[in-house]
Amino acid sequence: MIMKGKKGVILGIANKKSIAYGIAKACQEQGAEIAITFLNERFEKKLSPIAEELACGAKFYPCDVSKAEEITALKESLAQDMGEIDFIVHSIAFAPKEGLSGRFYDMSKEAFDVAMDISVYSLIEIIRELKPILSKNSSVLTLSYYGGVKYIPNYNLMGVAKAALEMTTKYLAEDLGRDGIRVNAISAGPIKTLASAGIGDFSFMLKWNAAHAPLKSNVTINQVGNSGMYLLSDLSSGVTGEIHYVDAGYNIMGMPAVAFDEEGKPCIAWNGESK
Ligand code: 0WD
Repeated sequence: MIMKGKKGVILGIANKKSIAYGIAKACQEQGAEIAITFLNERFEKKLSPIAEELACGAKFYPCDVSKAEEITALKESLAQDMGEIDFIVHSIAFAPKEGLSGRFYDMSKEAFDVAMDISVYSLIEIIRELKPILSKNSSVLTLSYYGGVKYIPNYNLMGVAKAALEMTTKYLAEDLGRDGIRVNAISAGPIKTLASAGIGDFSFMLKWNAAHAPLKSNVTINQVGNSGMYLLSDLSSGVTGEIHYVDAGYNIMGMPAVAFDEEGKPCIAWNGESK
């Protein structure tokens, strides 16, 4: 039981397809005591069976990260119900639809600000607010995507937010290392979830990744969950500021393996087989 004796809060479960749910399951299976949050009343109802399954008991709190008072209330509830905690999972991102397709330059400042606020600044705010109840040997995990490092079609505004999130992870890691707090990110391969459904042509992205990743598959929330559990556990006590890829190896590819169709036009080489 790798997480026995560890207590933590997981933000960003929308349903059983959420990456945060995969991380929560992995932590629970290894003995962690978990609290989860819900975005609003609509999610409260849907998430209540999940909170039960994860044995959260009453440790099931509202937290819309765009509302500072809800983060403060979360700290107070956690302090009262759990005392000190050992880990935080920040699995939250949002960008208005106009930022996830079409021409990149053609987006409003309002969309940009909302995406940066919810997807990036919230990590800083949550850590700052919860710091008084974080144990001296704690770990924070956030979720990123390769679109923050390289251009990915339609990822647009979220790519800029992920670039900022990855650097935020590194600056936080340096700043909080002296307090015994580690901060890492997982850069996950594409997975079909509620959030990813908002990205234009997402199903093509899934096919492309599976075709070109060394492991010839897409990753699952269980795989991301297990890697996340490692980064939250003492097994990774020497690791901080890391952007850990869990993407079936896609990010190492400098040149995709492309096959050619009957007319000699390039097409995707499924399962690495060339025609
Ligand atoms: O392919 C993917 N699915 C990948 C996702 C690949 C790599 C990274 N990620 C990232 C996402 O960008 C995000 O940071 O993983 C994180 C989790 O995303 P997910 O598991 O794919 O998506 P989902 O199940 O929808 O959970 C994200 C949740 C929200 O769901 P909706 O669908 O309502 O946007 O983030 C939460 C909400 O539950 N969320 C908020 N929570 C608190 N306050 C807020 C908010 N203001 N906004 C969204």
